[in-house]
Amino acid sequence: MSKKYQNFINGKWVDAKSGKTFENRNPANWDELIGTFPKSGVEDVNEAVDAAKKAFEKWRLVPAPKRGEIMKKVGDILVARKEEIATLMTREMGKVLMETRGDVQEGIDTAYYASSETRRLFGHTVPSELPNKFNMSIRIPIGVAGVITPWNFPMAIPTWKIFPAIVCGNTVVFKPASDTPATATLLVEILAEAGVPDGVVNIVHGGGGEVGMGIVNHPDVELISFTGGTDVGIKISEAAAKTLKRVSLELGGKNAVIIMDDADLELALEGVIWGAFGTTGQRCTATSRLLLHDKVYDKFMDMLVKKTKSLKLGNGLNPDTQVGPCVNEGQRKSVHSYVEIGLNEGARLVCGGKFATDGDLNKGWFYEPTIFENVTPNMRIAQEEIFGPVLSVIRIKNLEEAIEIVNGTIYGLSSSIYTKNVNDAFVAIRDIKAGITYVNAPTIGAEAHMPFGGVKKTGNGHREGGWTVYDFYTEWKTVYVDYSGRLQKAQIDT
Ligand code: UN1
Repeated sequence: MSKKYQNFINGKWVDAKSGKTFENRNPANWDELIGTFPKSGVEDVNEAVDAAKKAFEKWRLVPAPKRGEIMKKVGDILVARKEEIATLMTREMGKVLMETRGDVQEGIDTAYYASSETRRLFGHTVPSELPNKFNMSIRIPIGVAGVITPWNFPMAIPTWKIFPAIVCGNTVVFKPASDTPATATLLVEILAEAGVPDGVVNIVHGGGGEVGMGIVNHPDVELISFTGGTDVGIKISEAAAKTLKRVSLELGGKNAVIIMDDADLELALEGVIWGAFGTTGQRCTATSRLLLHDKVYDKFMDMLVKKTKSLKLGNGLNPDTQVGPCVNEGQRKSVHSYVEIGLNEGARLVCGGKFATDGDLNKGWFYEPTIFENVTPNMRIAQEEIFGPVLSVIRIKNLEEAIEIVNGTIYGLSSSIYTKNVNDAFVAIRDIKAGITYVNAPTIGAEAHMPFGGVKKTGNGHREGGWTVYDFYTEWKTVYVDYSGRLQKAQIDT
């Protein structure tokens, strides 16, 4: 079942120039090799950027609705191949089939949205201050976009970036995470099959240091869109400043759910389990803090721990699996090191806290769903992004205290409150510092046609998704047409 994969540059499948390769294995079963991939270097990046730069000169002139027709086809192919893609994705990164289907669906939604948006790339027409003069502003494509994506949403996140980039008339050099190169390759195959011309989307596999930074440093790349860790985001931002690139960063989160004393506890339970342990906690939007009201604390903790202990771990292709593995060995180690940090800080481990190795699990990077209580807001397990199945529970007395704790980290991506009190809900919407606030729903589950992103150290002010991402991928041109037949001087002729 294993396959030899290649880069896609200027419409051709090619090996890395060095001939080097790397392996990609199933995190639920190390024995299963998904494939080997080119371990590319700067010379491969240069070739891809050259191709993208050349292709840009033609692609920018294709009418946007024509680009939209190709995008519609991309959506149709994704629909037809949804099951195949989801299965490959589960094999290469471990999350359960229901979730990988959702991941592909997010790509489908993004494709159809992007397609329709090509007939709606609005500018503004406004009155001129002078007679017989016409003022308008139009969106223009920018050039080569470098797209660097994580492994936790191997289809959805690349589509959030690549689709708006190309329908706006830009071209792309795509470096997917080295844990999920197979799904990324399928996406590029589909783009080519749908009719995206040669050079418009290029994929270069390999490590972040060589390929990722090679793209960021390249003087002919105008845009960088990156989703990943905050440390890397800062590095990218610094390096990109040297060539004055436009950079969009989606970084870490430390998302909290507040459960008030009037909450529907059954509903909240489902939401917390899904938010904390869905995707094995490996989402930037994952629920990693639970702020639980004193009055319902004992009751809810009983329900939560019982449910968490019942979760079934395993290979995500098995229909009864609820939680897949961590994506790789390093990630599992990092999760475990946070458990040790939590114990040393004096938090109480309620369940989990160790590698899961029973039976078939002993060939994968499984970690038991873990809950800490007696967590105080400044502990590291309540402050730092863990990116694994670990939930820190903090006891709260009222909404004011809860909001202060929610806001007391460097991040601000997603947040949630469970309450039946409409006043409390609106205070939370107003006062929580985050890019996303859910009421009576978990911190995960963003929809493709809405702005996605966070405040504070979660990003640098851009949004993906919805209409907002089109601002990132276009530049404004202001146009004045003077049809008076004489020199008119703005600000001077009065
Ligand atoms: C991410 O966590 O990296 O909101 C993206 C969600 C998904 C996207 C998450 N639709 O959970």
